[in-house]
Amino acid sequence: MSVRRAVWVTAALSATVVAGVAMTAARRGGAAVEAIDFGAVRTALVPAFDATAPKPSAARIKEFRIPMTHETIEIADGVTYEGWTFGGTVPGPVLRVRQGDTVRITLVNESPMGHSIDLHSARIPMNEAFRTIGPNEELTFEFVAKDPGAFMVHCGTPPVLLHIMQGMYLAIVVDPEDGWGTEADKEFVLIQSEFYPAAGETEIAPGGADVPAGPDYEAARSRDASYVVFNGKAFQYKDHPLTADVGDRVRFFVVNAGPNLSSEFHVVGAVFDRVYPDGDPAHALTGVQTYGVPAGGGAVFETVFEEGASGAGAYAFVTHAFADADKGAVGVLQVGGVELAAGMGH
Ligand SMILES: [Cu+2]
Repeated sequence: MSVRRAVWVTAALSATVVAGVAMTAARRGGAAVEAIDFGAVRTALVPAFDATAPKPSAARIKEFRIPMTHETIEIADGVTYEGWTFGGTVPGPVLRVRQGDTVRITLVNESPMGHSIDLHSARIPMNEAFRTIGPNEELTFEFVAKDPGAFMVHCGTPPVLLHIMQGMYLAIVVDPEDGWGTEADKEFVLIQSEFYPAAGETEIAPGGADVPAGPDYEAARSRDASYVVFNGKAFQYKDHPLTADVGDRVRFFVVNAGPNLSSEFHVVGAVFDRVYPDGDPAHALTGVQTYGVPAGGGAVFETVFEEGASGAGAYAFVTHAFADADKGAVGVLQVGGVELAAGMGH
């Protein structure tokens, strides 16, 4: 069971706090509710952003409280940045619901400026649900998650380019009503995005403290990214690989937050037996080497690391647009506990 998100959907509890993780599971009027307060539950960032997908919950009502904050984040080793966040991290927390669920969002602005939330999984009038709220304001709305998939969620406050490049995005996974049709042994969420730090602001200040970088808006308008990353930090899964066992079916939920570049998602040494564009199993492709995920889009990728084929070993996952992999969008999946050989490519 994930420490990050333990769920009890059968217990009639009004408030459960376990091991510092605050969340509730309750039955209200017969309907099970899963409630998660992302002011209390923060995704682990050490040794790397926790890419493990949260476990699905059987509750048909999902309540998420999402604070918006301004934080200093680390976008590459030793490179800090003045980020804007959902839930205190970049990317923000992964939301997981099932097709047909009622999703209740409570957005809380704990930052000094206006922000908003735009869920690509919601069919809802944007002028109400996605409107900008000011400092210390809250907004609650709900929608029914009608469409299965891996969706982008982001701040939509103008200029949207700025709010996304600052880090205001997360993924919502909507599991198909009838499941994915396969049993995955491992599920990972990877959000690709770009950073455009202003040059010269990451030096050591005279007082000895790091000065986090701010945004270079013109660089973003020119699509001239300094870093392209998975889950908020360049090369973090090259330094701290994801792991799987021989024989595992691995499902990747890939969301591309952009704000500007496509992700050409590929796993070196593997072929996807299933790719679901937008994450809808009705869109199934088979036998795929590389599949593009547009900025603002998502897809689900599956492959099996089977004995005698893609067995024990190291597998790089990349955007196959290698200018962007070179800027940080490359990681390693280690299968079967094999030590990585020095000089391994990619
Ligand atoms: Cu914002």
